[in-house]
Amino acid sequence: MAGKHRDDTVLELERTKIKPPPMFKVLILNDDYTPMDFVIIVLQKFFALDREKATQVMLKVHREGRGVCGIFSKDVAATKVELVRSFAKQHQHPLQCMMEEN
Ligand code: TYC
Repeated sequence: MAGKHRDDTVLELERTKIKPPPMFKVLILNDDYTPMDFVIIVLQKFFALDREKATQVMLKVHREGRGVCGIFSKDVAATKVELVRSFAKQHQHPLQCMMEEN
């Protein structure tokens, strides 16, 4: 059949093209009640930021309303969001955490 080989080659290339996995930003939102020190602890504990970097991220969120804690695969991002929400709830702070595709 005319053109069969060319079509198969195109299909094969499409099929074998490997896309990178979608990545997700984990964000925290500002509020008026969560203590700054608690936010810094969260960023150190769940996102492995050192105290200086955690302070920078916390202040950015405080001033601008939201900020990125890190970028992860979907499962890891979802787990971090749950861990932060649970930790904030346990300490009775209204800190909000969410994920969004990068
Ligand atoms: N705005 C809070 C305060 O003044 C501090 C804060 C920063 C809260 C970042 C949440 O994600 C946040 N105590």
